Amino acid sequence: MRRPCSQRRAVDEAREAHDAGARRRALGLVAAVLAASCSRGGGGEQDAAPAGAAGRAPASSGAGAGQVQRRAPAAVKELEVRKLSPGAAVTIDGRLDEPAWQAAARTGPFVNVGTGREDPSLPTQGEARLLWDDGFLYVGFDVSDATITGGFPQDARDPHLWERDTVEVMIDPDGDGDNKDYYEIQISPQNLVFDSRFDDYNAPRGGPSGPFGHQGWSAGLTSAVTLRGTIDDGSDQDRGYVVEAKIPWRAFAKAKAAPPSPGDAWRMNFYAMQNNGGAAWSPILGEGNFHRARRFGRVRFAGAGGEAGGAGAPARDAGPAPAGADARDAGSAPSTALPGATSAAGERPGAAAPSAPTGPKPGYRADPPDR
Ligand SMILES: [Ca+2]
Ligand SMILES: [Ca+2]
Ligand SMILES: [Ca+2]
Repeated sequence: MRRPCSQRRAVDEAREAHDAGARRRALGLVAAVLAASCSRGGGGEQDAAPAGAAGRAPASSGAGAGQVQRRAPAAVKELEVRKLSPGAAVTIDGRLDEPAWQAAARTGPFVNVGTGREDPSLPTQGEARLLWDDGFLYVGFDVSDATITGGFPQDARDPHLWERDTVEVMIDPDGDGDNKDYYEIQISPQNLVFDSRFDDYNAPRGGPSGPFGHQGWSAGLTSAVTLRGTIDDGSDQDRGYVVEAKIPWRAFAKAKAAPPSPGDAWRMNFYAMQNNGGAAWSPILGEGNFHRARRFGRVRFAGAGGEAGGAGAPARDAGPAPAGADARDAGSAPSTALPGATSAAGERPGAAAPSAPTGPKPGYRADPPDR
């Protein structure tokens, strides 16, 4: 259902900002987002969650909403991801030093989720690389973070990693971005995993403390992390961490076709997070929280030589699900734990996590928040 641009909605939401500075930033930002939406003919939103003051105002916010509007990147990001060449291999060891990673598709620096622009003031920043083959989706993150935090029990299942530092992968297969049957995967500097499956936007949800989605789902992924710094040690200056993971296609049992074929496009987003906020590949621009699939970028799968790739190529419909696809048991996927690496395969609901840091709502988080 489309809803018209509403200046009143923008003002009402900006009024809710809890201090005058935030209110000014919110007004400017929301007006810019709405103006960009109106300039597309008043559309661009379907079943929109309340737009909010997501993200800090850009450094140039003093120049006024008009200038912000001209630079607002409303289009979702797109990325062509080539298949691993025959004979090429990726070793999941937390180092992106394989030749395949050097040639892999890169998202470029993540941006402020509210403005769509790079924002050096964000406490964490990152970039992701992607590869694929017939068995796996490979994801590599390089995250900048001056204070690496963790503190979860090392045997925790589906800990609430978003309360500290983590990377996040959101995947809505099939390319339509409709939030039906999408997946959330987080991997932390401790190499702990939170993974869950959702039927619809943020649903099901058990309550303020969860569970969040079908947490019993396991991606059956393999991951490794290397640190440029130390976790929970304030005596030194951290630089960040690297996450390397491979996710088996069979985990995506709700996808119409997995693995994809060259030419298929899936919707994905990538985040570097801290305290339930963070930087994103494709910005949300106030259209909801980090789960808003229509704001996820488009990942187009191409062959090793670029077959069926190209920004101008139409995305191929992945087609109907193969018979018996729903019977695939992602939870039983083998989970290979490398030395020093952990991969979630648990079916238990979320384990107790340390309490989240308290304080003012960070300006770089999605609004309404994911949790
Ligand atoms: Ca590696
Ligand atoms: Ca941090
Ligand atoms: Ca899980």
